[in-house]
Amino acid sequence: PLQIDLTRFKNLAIEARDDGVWIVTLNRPAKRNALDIDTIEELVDFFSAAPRAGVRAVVLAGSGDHFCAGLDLIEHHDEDRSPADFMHVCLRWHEAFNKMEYGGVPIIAALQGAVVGGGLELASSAHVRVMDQTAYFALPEGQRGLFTGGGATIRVTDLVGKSRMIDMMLTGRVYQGQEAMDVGLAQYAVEGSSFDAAVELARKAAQNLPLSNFAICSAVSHMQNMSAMDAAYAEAVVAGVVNTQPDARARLAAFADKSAARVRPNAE
Ligand code: 1HE
Repeated sequence: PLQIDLTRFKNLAIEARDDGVWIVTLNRPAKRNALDIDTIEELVDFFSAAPRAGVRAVVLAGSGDHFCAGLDLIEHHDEDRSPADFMHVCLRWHEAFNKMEYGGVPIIAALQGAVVGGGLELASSAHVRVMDQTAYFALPEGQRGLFTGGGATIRVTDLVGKSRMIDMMLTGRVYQGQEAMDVGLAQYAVEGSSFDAAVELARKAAQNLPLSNFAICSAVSHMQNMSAMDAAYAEAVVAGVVNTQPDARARLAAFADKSAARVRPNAE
């Protein structure tokens, strides 16, 4: 596998654990983990390499009280960018976030505090979102004289639907708690630490065969962009490859000889 040189990361803190789970933490808490261009480049680097580096699952976290405050507004102000400059900035964001969504490595986002603007765009590029009781979600772009540029029109709209997305941008509406769960911004809400819960989920995902996870964490997204006919065809092709992988045979044998766990309802 590809070696990831951890010394080149400054704005991300990256830790590889024994079970194949990697912890990727936005590490500028004094700036509420605002996304400057260097952070985006580090995300591009890491998530470009991860699928070939034996990374089995990622927990994406933010250090401090907030997951991420979105676009680095100070950098954006200081750079006084031209339209073309900012278009290219946004294209780097898309590079990073598409690598995440389509890369085939499961990414579990552990959310606390502000998950706003580009921070919500980042979180919505993960495959699973876990929120704690402090997490809140908003798109303040409207009030700042801005527009989303990191994929919210696609990914946040997919999560909450078009009308809620437009409302969030127009009015700055903040979603938190059960309401945030109900509209689909997160799949898990926990009383304690969202980080601990995310690690637990990442561990579970990491026990799947990598090729299964690759399909789950890339094919579903690609298929959403296809016609139903083409998606069904692509699904058959992907299943042809995944469902006949040699490593699956042992798991199928374990089911047949009754040593494999059965699917049961959750305990009361
Ligand atoms: C920042 C940023 C930032 C904080 N860029 N520096 N995003 C927003 O509109 C969110 C803007 N941020 C906030 O509303 C608040 O900072 C928070 C709710 C996230 C946190 O509040 P708080 O009271 O804990 O912190 P603070 O005092 O506001 O900020 C602490 C420091 O972080 C301060 O820096 P300091 O050097 O003066 O100490 C802030 O300047 C800095 N900071 N947020 C830069 N966002 C591809 S298009 C995407 C479009 C967008 O994402 S629009 C951005 C939306």
